[in-house]
Amino acid sequence: MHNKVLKKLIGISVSMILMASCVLGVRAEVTGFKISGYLSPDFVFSQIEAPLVKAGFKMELSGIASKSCVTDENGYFEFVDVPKTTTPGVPSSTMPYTLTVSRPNYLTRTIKNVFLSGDLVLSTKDKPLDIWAGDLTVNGIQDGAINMSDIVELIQYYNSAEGDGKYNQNFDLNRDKAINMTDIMVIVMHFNRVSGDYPTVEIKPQNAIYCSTSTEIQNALTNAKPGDRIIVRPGTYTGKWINSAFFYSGNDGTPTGHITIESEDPANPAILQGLSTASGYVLYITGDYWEIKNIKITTGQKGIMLDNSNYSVIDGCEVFNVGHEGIHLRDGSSNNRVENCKVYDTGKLSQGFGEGIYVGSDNGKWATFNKACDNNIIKGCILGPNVSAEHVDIKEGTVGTVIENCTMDGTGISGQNYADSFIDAKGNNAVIRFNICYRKSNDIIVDAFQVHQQLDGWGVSNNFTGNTVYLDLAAPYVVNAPAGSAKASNNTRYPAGGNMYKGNVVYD
Ligand SMILES: [Ca+2]
Ligand SMILES: [Ca+2]
Ligand SMILES: [Ca+2]
Ligand SMILES: [Ca+2]
Repeated sequence: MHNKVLKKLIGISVSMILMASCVLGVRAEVTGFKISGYLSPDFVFSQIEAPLVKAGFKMELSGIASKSCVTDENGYFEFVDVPKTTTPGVPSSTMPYTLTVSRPNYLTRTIKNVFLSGDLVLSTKDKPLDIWAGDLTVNGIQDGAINMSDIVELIQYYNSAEGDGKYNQNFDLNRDKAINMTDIMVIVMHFNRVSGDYPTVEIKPQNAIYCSTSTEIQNALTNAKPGDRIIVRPGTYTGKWINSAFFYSGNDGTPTGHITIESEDPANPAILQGLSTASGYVLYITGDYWEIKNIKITTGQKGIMLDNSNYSVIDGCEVFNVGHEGIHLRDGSSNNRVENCKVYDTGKLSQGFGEGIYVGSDNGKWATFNKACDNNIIKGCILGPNVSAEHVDIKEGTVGTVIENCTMDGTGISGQNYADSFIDAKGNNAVIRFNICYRKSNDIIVDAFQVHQQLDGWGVSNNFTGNTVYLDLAAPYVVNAPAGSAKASNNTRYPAGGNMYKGNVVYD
């Protein structure tokens, strides 16, 4: 190669590198994440021509922030300090970004639904984003299609070379210093394509760990770090025994970096299971800031157990066919939410211990488990049928449990171990509101809700409001508080006119 040409190339490369530094749009103060990747046309070009071919594509990001940059001579682009969008699939998510790639004489490419929850690598050097040449600038306009008008335009410069009066570098698509059949062939490669024909780029969630075996799931749980998203592919996974459980993690998330385990496809949720209803927790978490989402849990002695887990969320899970309780918040597990879950077919090993959801511990276990499981919210859950003990058992020693907007089917409540109500409130300051309960002619159920005082100072100030209970008969009470204390208001029972409140219940 001539020295002159080499010098020129180096000069161009340097200016391209300078151009590649990204231009910041609005909100310069925002710190965020990096979006990076590589871009390359798919026609054949030599190493010499590569910097000219790959550099200079304009990359524009629009959404909650706007930024732009250009590719460097390697086709590399990078946006920095991009504010994150929220989680894919979450209705409250903010607007995703749209990335537009353009350059004169290339078909503009638009990449939609760019969600950002961490640094995002859109494409690699080995697998760059494709960009199609051939939508030529005709009279200053690109028409969004690679078609005959582009060929007609190119023909005007056909059979020219650098140095000719006729040569126009803009139409030398492969930058080989001649406009000839190879450039026509570049256009022909994607003839009749329009911008919408580019393949969709699926933006994978960042920090995602995809699992398709039970070993991969357990490894991901064992190694989970703040911000990790353990995404389980559709399938049924039988765990191996670890720490009294089939699947276990003791790792902590953080307030800004929750650890999530979720089904890849909520419409076809992954099933985590144990070996039998005789022993083991199917999923056992002892860390803080977890999110367990859209997973089916079955065939263990207990379904989901949280010990000393705070600020965690169990959302959209289905727990069934377990020996004892379905979901248990235990040993100092506070400020958690259980929402949109279904729990049914519990107590297969022992009916009296087959609660749907269990908050805290019996005072006989307080030496082993921290009793303070406080401020937990159980919301929008569907409990029953065939929950053999209480649908929710709020134990003494707990404070501030909220049970709201749940639906309970009393079929199968067994009467074993005094389980003869939908809910037992044995802690303090629980709020039980806006629930709908169906007794389903189960004569075992004698009260919708009971308040018990297992120890002095507990079972007090529980509030029942806005619930609707279908009790079949006049005899069952809505709230029965033989000890402790309760307030009740705006509860509706069917059939109307039957028993409402009994014992220490203050009502309007
Ligand atoms: Ca065109
Ligand atoms: Ca050429
Ligand atoms: Ca119970
Ligand atoms: Ca009872």
